[in-house]
Amino acid sequence: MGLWEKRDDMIVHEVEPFNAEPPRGELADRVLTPVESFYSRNHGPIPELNPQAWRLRVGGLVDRPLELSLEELHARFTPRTLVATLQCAGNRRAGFIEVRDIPGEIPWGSAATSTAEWTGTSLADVLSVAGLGPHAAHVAFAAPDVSPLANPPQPYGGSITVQKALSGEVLLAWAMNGQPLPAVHGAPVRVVVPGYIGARSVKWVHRITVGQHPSDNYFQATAYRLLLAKTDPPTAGPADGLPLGAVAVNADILRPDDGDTLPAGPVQITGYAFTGDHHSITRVDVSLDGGRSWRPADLDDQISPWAWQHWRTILKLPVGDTEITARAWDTSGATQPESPVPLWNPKGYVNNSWARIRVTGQR
Ligand SMILES: Nc1nc2c(c(=O)[nH]1)N[C@H]1C(S)=C(S)[C@@H](COP(=O)(O)O)O[C@H]1N2
Ligand SMILES: [Mo]
Repeated sequence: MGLWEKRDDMIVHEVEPFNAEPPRGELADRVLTPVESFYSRNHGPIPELNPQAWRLRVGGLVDRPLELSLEELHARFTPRTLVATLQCAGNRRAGFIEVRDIPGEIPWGSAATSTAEWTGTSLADVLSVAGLGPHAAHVAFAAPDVSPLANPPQPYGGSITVQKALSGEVLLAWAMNGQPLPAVHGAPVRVVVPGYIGARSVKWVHRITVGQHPSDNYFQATAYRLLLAKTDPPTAGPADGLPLGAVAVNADILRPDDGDTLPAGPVQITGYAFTGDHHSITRVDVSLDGGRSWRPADLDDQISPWAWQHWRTILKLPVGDTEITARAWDTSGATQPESPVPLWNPKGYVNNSWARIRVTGQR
């Protein structure tokens, strides 16, 4: 095993803070990503918390502020389980970096996306015990991991709207794929916000604050925002650019890998497709001629409204170099844009341009 009980062959972008994704082929074929393959994104040192000493404080615009131990969280609420995909907003940033460099940001490939079965308490259940005040509009989460990447350095946090928080799908999760949540994924308890960028699924959560406005934490107010291409990130202040919430429609190819050499002839192409919030994937198309013609791939059934879907198709690979592209469509009628060029943004978020790999067919 490698660092933090991950596979030995993880692509470790950084050891401290720990940032790693599996080789993309590891994500193929199974809906649930094994914990040892699940990507991990951290902005500071990973806290190893004592579950007995852990408390969750719920305050702000609530009628009854709460302080819950792990035992109380288990005993006072009905446990809920759901399958949800987490996707980092920086997933596929490597494709942006080919367009123009993005200094100081991790060059994530296709695999800052993973899926688990999460078990925990519904945030809506906890908020209903606390009782929301009339001006409650946003629910903020705070964690103890202090990030030196923030300006000024501060503990990690973020927020979601009250509507999302009350939707029932947002979990305070303590288990992942039926196992106790590991430290690297937020033990003893993390938030899971299905359909939203991974940044909102705050790990090691210890405070929930209901307020009138989004969290003023650096990772909500300043980072994880889509800046205009001309903006120089260090000069960007709170509220510049667009805040990110729901995930945009996206797909990528998992197998074969970019750069593979394969026997010419029939070859199976497989990948994932994922879209955010209340949308679902409706179709995935694959092209061997740069998008002049497309053919639909076979899409697996959706096992949860919050989970990715795998897709596959068999194509006839010619001898020589071929580019394979893929794009997904969702129930909003949206599809992926062709090129990362017009999507490029200074922090490198939301590269949902067509999936592209180059492979060589050998006689
Ligand atoms: N406390 C805390 N929560 C956090 C982060 C963090 O650095 N600290 N990273 C966020 C980001 S950007 C992502 S993509 C997900 C990654 O979750 P994972 O490490 O379990 O895959 O956690 C989110 N929650
Ligand atoms: Mo992320």
